[in-house]
Amino acid sequence: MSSQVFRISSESISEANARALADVEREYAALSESLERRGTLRSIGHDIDSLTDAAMQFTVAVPSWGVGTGGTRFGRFPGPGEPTNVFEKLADVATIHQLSGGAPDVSLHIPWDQTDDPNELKQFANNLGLGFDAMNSNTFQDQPGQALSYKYGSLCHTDAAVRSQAIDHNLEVIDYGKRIGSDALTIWIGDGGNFPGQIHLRRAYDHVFDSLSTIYKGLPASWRLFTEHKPYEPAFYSTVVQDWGTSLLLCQTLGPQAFPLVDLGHHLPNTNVELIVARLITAGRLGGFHLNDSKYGDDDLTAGSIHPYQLFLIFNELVDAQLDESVDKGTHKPAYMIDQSHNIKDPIEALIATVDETRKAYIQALIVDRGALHKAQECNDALAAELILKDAYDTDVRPILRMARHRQGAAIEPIAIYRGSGYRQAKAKERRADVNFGGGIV
Ligand code: PSV
Ligand code: MN
Repeated sequence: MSSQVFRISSESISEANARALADVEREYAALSESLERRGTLRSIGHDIDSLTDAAMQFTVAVPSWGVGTGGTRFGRFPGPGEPTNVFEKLADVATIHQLSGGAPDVSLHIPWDQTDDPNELKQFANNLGLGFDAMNSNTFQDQPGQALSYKYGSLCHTDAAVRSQAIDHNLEVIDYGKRIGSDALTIWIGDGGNFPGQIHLRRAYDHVFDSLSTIYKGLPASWRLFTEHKPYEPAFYSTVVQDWGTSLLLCQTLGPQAFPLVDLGHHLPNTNVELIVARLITAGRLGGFHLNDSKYGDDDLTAGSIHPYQLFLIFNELVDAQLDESVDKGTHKPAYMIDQSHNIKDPIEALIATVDETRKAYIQALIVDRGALHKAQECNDALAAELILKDAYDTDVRPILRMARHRQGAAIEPIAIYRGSGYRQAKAKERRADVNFGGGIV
């Protein structure tokens, strides 16, 4: 375990917050007054402080692989002081949480983050105030010393021995996750074909289903299995779990502990993602999210950087379901995880911004005048309905987010504090510079 010496001091955060507080209080009071005057607070039955409480309670999990500099297939440009092992990744996540107040959990990827002693890792995380969200298995890459290759697939492979190796890996990930306090396994497989005819489309699905059934049997009763779909990459002709329909079919056949996971970037251009979210809620099977954004075929850009309105519309569906008594809250408890890879931005900054962006979309969805929206929908008044949504979306809720961070003891201006803290420079001295380390997705 590496010793991480430098931490941003809580005094420096509270001193900076004290300097910013008068301005924050002024803008917070102005927003409260404006929401009051517009009738928003009355219509949603909240005061501004309860919105702030909601922001404080909303958290997302950070992917361990997101704190390293990522890359493209053309190359990777590592930044100074990036983490070189899972302990250092956790230290970075703790910093993201310290500053943003909204990232207390980590999602690990095995074997990238595997250690010999899960108890030591759990203890290390606990000391940093962190917990663990869903575990991720990896059968989309070959690992050093691995007996059989995944070149032609893993859970779908034509060779039963390869399938069984991939199944065993997932069972080991469950075992590791149990020891560190996780309660979910996310399975994304790269399995599929690059050319028509390469794989038997139905048989490949059957193999995946059979393999998942065996993994499902190894799930502890309190765990959930998330199946993640993706239309293409690395298989460019036919992915086996290509869309939410296949993911839902798998989960419904597997059993009540299986739920489709929606990675926001895993859709063909112009797909209506909020509609998929609504359908999965109707089916009682929305597992959760991998938050990111995408312009063309990427799945790694910062959430809300390209399609902020889509992010808001997704949260609009989630809040609507949360308030709807007919939605079974026993199954509707989406997991919020980030899945981004940062090759241009400093990963810590990008992840702090993502926490903020996600909270923003959530609070904007909370201030939708839902009664008026439902009425407009019932009367088929498309214009009124759209304006109601836009009214919430156009509201600058950042004073609520700043106040939430202040009340949590996080940073009112997290990026400014981070930049002024010398964190990267300190980590560059502490950490072994290793340009070959696969800290991000390459
Ligand atoms: C695949 O593109 C994916 O979205 C899956 O969630 C993986 O686990 C993750 O990215 C990291 O490669
Ligand atoms: Mn993902």
